[in-house]
Amino acid sequence: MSEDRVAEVWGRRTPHARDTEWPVRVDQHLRDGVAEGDVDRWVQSACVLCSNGCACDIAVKDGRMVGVRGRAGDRVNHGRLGPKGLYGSVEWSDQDRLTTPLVREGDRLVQATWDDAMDRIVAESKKRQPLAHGFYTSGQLFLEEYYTLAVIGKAGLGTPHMDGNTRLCTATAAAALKETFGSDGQPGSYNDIEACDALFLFGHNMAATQTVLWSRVLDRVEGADPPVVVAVDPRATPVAEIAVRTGGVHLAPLPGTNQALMNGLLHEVIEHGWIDREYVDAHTIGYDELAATVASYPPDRVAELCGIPADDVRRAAEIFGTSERVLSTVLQGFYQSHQATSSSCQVNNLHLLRGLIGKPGSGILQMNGQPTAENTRECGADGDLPGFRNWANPDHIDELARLWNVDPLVIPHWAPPTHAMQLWRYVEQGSIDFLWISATNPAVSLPELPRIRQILAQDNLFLVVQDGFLTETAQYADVVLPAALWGEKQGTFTNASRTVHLSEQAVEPPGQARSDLDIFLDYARRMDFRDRDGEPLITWTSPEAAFDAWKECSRGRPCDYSGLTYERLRGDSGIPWPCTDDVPDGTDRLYADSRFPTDPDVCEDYGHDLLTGGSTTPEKYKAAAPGGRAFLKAAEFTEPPEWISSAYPLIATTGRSTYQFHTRTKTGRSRRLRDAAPSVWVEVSKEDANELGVAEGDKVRVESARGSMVGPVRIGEGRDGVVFVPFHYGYWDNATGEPTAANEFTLTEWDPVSKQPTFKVSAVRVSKED
Ligand SMILES: Nc1nc2c(c(=O)[nH]1)N[C@H]1C(S)=C(S)[C@@H](COP(=O)(O)OP(=O)(O)OC[C@H]3O[C@@H](n4cnc5c(=O)[nH]c(N)nc54)[C@H](O)[C@@H]3O)O[C@H]1N2
Ligand SMILES: Nc1nc2c(c(=O)[nH]1)N[C@H]1C(S)=C(S)[C@@H](COP(=O)(O)OP(=O)(O)OC[C@H]3O[C@@H](n4cnc5c(=O)[nH]c(N)nc54)[C@H](O)[C@@H]3O)O[C@H]1N2
Ligand code: SF4
Ligand SMILES: [Mo]
Repeated sequence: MSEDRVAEVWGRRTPHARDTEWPVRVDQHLRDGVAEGDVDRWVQSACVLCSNGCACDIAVKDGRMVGVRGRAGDRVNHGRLGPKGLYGSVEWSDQDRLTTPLVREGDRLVQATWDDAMDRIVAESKKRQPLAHGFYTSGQLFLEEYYTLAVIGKAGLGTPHMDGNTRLCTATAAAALKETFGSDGQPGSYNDIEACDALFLFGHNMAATQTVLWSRVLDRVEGADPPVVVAVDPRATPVAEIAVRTGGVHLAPLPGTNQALMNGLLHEVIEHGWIDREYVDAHTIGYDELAATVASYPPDRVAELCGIPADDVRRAAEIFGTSERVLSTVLQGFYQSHQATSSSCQVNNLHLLRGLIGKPGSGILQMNGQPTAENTRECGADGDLPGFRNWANPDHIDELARLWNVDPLVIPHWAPPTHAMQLWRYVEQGSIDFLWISATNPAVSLPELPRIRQILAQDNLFLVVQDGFLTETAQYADVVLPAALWGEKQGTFTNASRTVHLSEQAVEPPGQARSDLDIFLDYARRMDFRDRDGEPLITWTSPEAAFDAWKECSRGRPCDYSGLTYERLRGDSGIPWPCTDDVPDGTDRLYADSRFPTDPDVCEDYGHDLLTGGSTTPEKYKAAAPGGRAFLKAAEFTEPPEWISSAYPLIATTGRSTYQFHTRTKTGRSRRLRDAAPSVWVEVSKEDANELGVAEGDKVRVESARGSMVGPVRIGEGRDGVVFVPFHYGYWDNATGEPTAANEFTLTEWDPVSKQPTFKVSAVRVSKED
C-alpha cells in the first residue's frame, strides 16, 4: 500500500449510493524494511486504538509484529485501517517496554521477581479491610480480563470501589442509554450509515477520532443520494466542513450549552408537529413533561444562550424533523460536560419523538471512545454489575450470587458502586490506601493534575501500576507490573456497535511480561479467594475458559454472548451481540420491535433526576409502569460550573488530534505519527489571536484557577472566545521543562448522573510568554 495515510487520513474514496454495500478496500502497512514476502504469518485481531474496532491481521516475522492489514470480510471496516491503526499498531511493541516487575526501594524503583512483587501486593492487601481497596482500570483490557477483575472485586474482596477510566470516556453513553431505554446497549448499527438520509454528529469529531468510520461517511457523501450532515461542535472540524458541503448545518454552540441547543431542537420538532404521535403514545412515557420543558426554548432564546444564529437552529431541526431516516452519533463534546447525560438523552428523545429507531438508516450511536470500553461496562469492571444487572434489584444480586456460588451479602450492593471521581477522593482522604491501576495513565488523563500528583505521591498510599511502559503514573508506584499488550495475549473485545472480535496472540510478550488475565488470576490464587463450598472462587485459567464463564453470566441479559465461541469468532467477520442460539449470527440493531428493557425486573437502573442526579426509588420506578416503553426525560439548561470572568475571560476546551492516541504510549512510539503531531499546541481564533496580540507559533500560557500549561499558538477556524488544547502531551517538555498537559488547567467537576468529568469547559486566561 503506497498511500501516505498521514497526508491522506481517510484514504482513497470508494463512493456508492444509498442502500448499497460499502465497497471493500484493503489497507496494509509493513514496518520499514519489511516486504510482504518476508511475513511468516498473519494473525487475526482487531485494532485497539479506538472504539471502532477495525478488524485486522497482524503480520509476524521472526517472532516480531511487523505490520497490519485490514480484514476485507469484516462488517466493521470492510478492509480499511486509518493512520493510527496502520502506523500505531505495532511499532511500540519492542521499544522501551517493561520486562520485569519493579518494586520501590526508597525513592527508586528496582527490578524484582514476580514472586517478590506479588508477595508485596498480597501482604499489603491482606493487611487491609476490603473497603480500603480501590481498583482503577481501563477501556483497553480484554473482556476476559475485566470479567475476572470484576469477580475478584465483587465476590472475592467485596469492595464497591472499582471503576474504569471509562468514567472519563463513555460513562455518559451508558448513563444516557440506561435513562432512556432501561439498559446500556448500543441501539444503532454502523450499517445505518449506508441507509441514512441525514447524519447528526453531536460533539463528535469522527473525522479525527474514528477515521475509518468517517471514510464510510465520506463514501456516502460522495456517492448518489448523499446524506445531509449536521455537525454540533464549537470548532470548525472536518466534520463541520462536510456539514456545510452537504447542505447541512454547522452548529457551533458555546462549550457547555448543549442542553439549551437540544431543548431548542426539540422545541422546533414539537412545534412543527414533526413527530410520530402513534409511536410516542405506544412506546414512550414522559411526553407531556418533555413538551412542557422545551416549550420555553424557542430558537431566539437558544441562539442567545448558545451564541449561534437562530436560523441555524431552525434549519437543523427541520433536517431532523423532515428527513426520512436519521442517524445520530454522540461523543465527548456532549459527554464531557456538566449536563452530559441530560443532553445525550435529548438525542434519544429526538429519535423517539419521530419513531426513528431500530430501522435501517435510523439509529442512535451513543458512541464509545476506547476500544474495549464496552466490555468494561458489560463485565462490571466499571463498578456496575456484570451483564448490565441492576445493583438495586435483589433478584439480580441473587442471580450473581448463584452463578459465583457466594453469599449475596458478599457482593457490594448496599449503595451505588463508587465512581472514579469519588474513588480518587477516597484515596485523597486516605480511606482507600491500596490502589491498583491497570491500563490507564491517570497522571496525565485525569482532570486537575496538580491535585492528582499530590494524591499519587501520598506516603500512606500503596500503589500498584500494571502497564506495558513506565508511564508518568508508574513513576509513583510501589509495585510496577509489566503487562503483555495487544498481540502478545489472547482475548476478545467489543466495538461501539456491539461487534465482538477475537484477538489472537501473535508473539511472545517481552521479557517476563504477563497478560493482565494471568496477573489477576495470580493475585486471586495468592489471596485464596473461595466460594461458599470452600472451592476456588475463580475456576478458569485461560482466556477461552474466562470467555465461557462470561457467556454464562451474560445469558438472558441484553448483552447476551451465549451463542458466541472463540471458534465462531475466527470467521470472516466479528459478530454483534446479542448472539444466542436463536440469533446465531448476532443482532445488527436493537429495538427493531420497539420494546425496550425497561421492565422493573429487567432494567439495569431505576434512573435519575437528570438535573440533580438524585436516584429514582424502585417503588417510584415501578409505579411509572414503563412496561417496555422508553423514557422521554427532560431537563432545563443550567450554566456550567465554571464560566468566564474578568480574570479568566476565555473558555478552554480539550480533545484529540488525529495522529495521537491519549497519552501517546503507543502512537508516540511510531515515527510517522510522532512526526505528524510531535508536540502540544494551543488553538485560538483569528479574532482572539488579534486581541491577545499573538501570531501563529508564538508561545502562550493557558492558565486557570488551578494550573497552567504552555504551548505554541495555532490559529484555527473555531469560534471566538474558545481555546482548544489537545490533551495527549503529558507533563513537561523535556527540552524546556515547561508544563504541556491540558489537564493542568481542567477542573474537578462532573455530570450529576454519569459522573463523567467536564473536560470540555474550563475558564482560562491566555497570555504571551517571552
Ligand atoms: N486520533 C484519536 N482518536 C481517538 C482517540 C484519540 O486519543 N486520538 N481516543 C478515542 C477515545 S477514548 C475517545 S473517548 C474518542 C473521543 O472522540 P471525540 O469525542 O470525537 O473527540 P474529542 O476531541 O474529545 O471531542 C470531540 C469534539 O467535541 C468538541 N467540543 C468541545 N466542547 C464542546 C461542547 O461543549 N459542545 C459540543 N457540541 N462539542 C464540544 C471539540 O471541539 C471536539 O472537536 O476518540 C477515540 N478516538
Ligand atoms: N483534558 C482531557 N482529558 C481527558 C480527555 C479529554 O478529552 N480531555 N479524554 C478522557 C478520555 S475519553 C479517556 S479514554 C482518557 C484516556 O486516558 P488514559 O487511559 O490514561 O490514556 P492512555 O494513554 O490510553 O493510557 C492507557 C495505558 O494503558 C496501557 N495499556 C495499553 N494496553 C494495555 C494492556 O493490555 N494492559 C495493560 N496493563 N496496560 C495497557 C498503555 O500503555 C497506557 O499507559 O483520557 C481522558 N482525559
Ligand atoms: S478507526 Fe480506530 S479502530 Fe479503526 S484503524 Fe483507526 S484507530 Fe484503529
Ligand atoms: Mo475515551
